[in-house]
Amino acid sequence: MYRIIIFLFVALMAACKPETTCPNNYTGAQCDQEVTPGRIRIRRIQFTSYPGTNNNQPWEQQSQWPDPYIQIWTNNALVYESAYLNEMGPTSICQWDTDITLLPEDNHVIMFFDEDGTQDVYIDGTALQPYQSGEGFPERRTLYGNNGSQISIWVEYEY
Ligand SMILES: [Ca+2]
Repeated sequence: MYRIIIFLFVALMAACKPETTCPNNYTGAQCDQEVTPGRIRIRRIQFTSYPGTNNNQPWEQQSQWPDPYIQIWTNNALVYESAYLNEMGPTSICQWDTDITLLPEDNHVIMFFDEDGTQDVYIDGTALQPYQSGEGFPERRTLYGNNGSQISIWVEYEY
C-alpha cells in the first residue's frame, strides 16, 4: 500500500510539469502566440508623401503648401488633435511627438487637415489599426492614406 501511494505521488508530480514562463506579450507552450495588448500608446506620428495639390489647385491662396495637423477619432468621437505645422511641402517630414493611448478593440480613424483659419481642408486619412496580430509588435507601423500619403506611427504595447 505504501509503495502504491509513493507511486501515485511520483506520477502526480510528473504530470504537474512547471509551466513555461513566456514574455508578457507571448503565450503558448512554445511562447510563440501573440497576446493582444490591452493598450497601445502612440509616441510619434509622421506624415509624408501627401498630395502636392488640392485637386490640382494650390493648397494655399497665398502660398503653395499646406499647414498639416492631425485628428484621431475613436468610435466617432474626436480624441486627439495636434498643433499644425506651417507651410509643409509634400517632401517635408511632418512629425509630432505624442502620447495617445488607444484600445485595440475600438475603431480609430486618423485624418490630416490643412489649417486654414475657419475653413480647414481635408488632406488625407485612413482607418488606424494600432495593433495588428501576427506582426510581432513592431515599434514603427506604416499606414497609407486613401489619397496616397504615408503615415508612420511609433507605438508602445501595454498589458
Ligand atoms: Ca493653410
